[in-house]
Amino acid sequence: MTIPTTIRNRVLGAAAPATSPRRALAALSPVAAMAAGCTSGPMSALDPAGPAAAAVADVWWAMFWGSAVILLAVTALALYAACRRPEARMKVSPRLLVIGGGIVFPGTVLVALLGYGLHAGHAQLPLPTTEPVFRVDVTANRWTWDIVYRDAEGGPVRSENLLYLPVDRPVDVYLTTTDVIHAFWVPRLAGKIDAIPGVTNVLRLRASRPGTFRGQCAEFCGWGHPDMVLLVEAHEAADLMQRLAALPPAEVRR
Ligand SMILES: [Cu+2]
Repeated sequence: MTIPTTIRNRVLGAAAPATSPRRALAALSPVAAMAAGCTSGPMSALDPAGPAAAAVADVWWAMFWGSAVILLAVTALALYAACRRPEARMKVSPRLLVIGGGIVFPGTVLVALLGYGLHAGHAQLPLPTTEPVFRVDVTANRWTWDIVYRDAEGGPVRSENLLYLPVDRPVDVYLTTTDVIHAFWVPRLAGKIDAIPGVTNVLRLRASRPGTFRGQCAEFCGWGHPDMVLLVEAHEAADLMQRLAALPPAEVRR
């Protein structure tokens, strides 16, 4: 079938050959910009600043590249089936296709992914360690984060919506809530964990370098949910002690 010239020009463009390098680069630039936007920024899980977040990012990249390979393979098979005459195609038994392609292959991929995901999740568990663990008690309530540092020199102190952490030391976040379900999420430092009324969940994270990181409540909790932002500052030990010394005293609640 011949495509009318006017329609062809509208779709492919008539001014320059569709395959010129400049046109190809121009077409790719939004993709490159999107990719750059996804892998950097204050809340990019693909720009990890600690081992727990790095484990999450590794799972994401494994899924991305794995799904890209599978998509290419399936597309190639579909094109093969569509373009080859039926009598010229490979003879494969339908039973083999259903069992192999519908059960064995996806089952293998999902089990491998589950194992990999569980292994990556270990980085965020409060497992016994020989390193001194820095503990913070975080209570979510609509729509603030109330933080208590029970191990501060001179007694417990508190801050609100600003979490101070030591650099390169395990930190256990003891998380609960006084009202509805919230979720604690600082993408550059760790995965997400729910704050549930009457329950204390513990998340281990670690900041590998000093800096300021942004967190956000990741569970809809009412009209103030978008503003339930948390800033996290990671400091060297001496700086951290100075910051904590400037905070008001707190009562330990649990
Ligand atoms: Cu929320």
